[in-house]
Amino acid sequence: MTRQPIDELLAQLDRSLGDDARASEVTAALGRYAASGAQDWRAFAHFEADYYARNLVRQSELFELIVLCWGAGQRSPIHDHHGQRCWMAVLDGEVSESLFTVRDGPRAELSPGVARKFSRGSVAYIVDEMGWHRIEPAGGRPAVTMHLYSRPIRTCAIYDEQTQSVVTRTMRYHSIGGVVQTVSRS
Ligand code: 2CO
Ligand code: FE2
Repeated sequence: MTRQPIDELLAQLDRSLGDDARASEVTAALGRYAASGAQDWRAFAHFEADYYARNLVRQSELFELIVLCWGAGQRSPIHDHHGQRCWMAVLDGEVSESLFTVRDGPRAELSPGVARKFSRGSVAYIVDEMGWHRIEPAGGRPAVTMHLYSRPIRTCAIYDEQTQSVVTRTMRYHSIGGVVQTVSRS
């Protein structure tokens, strides 16, 4: 079978993401892929009816590559990235990122930071030192993004708006390798 663009991307990520991950190479590779018009990500792009869907493309010890599908109005909680590096490339549509500072305590304190929009081909980057964020599709339309975590993350901290406290969230995949999982909840 011929190598698809996403296979080239994965090979580049294998080369770039050692323990001293070359962040600029990773950003460039994701940006090239997202702007190229490659369509092979669509095999992984499964939406869910009531929550944004996390679809695993591939996981290794060093990284996980995920395609996230955002229905209109489906937004993430305000969350961190468990001490890992997070890249986000926009494959389709447009997304907003809102940054926050969260100070944990009996009643957590939330301070809003800047908000930015990213369109197809853009790549965003965040680590916990830069803050927490919320991602949502913009313009009332669905969006698809590709996320790279190095290393993989199984849990993250979220700011629960109802209780105004920080809680741990365990993350799940809606699909793995393009195959939708029967029991699924992000
Ligand atoms: N970090 C969120 C998640 O993996 C998506 S927001 O962009 O990093 O579900
Ligand atoms: Fe995130």
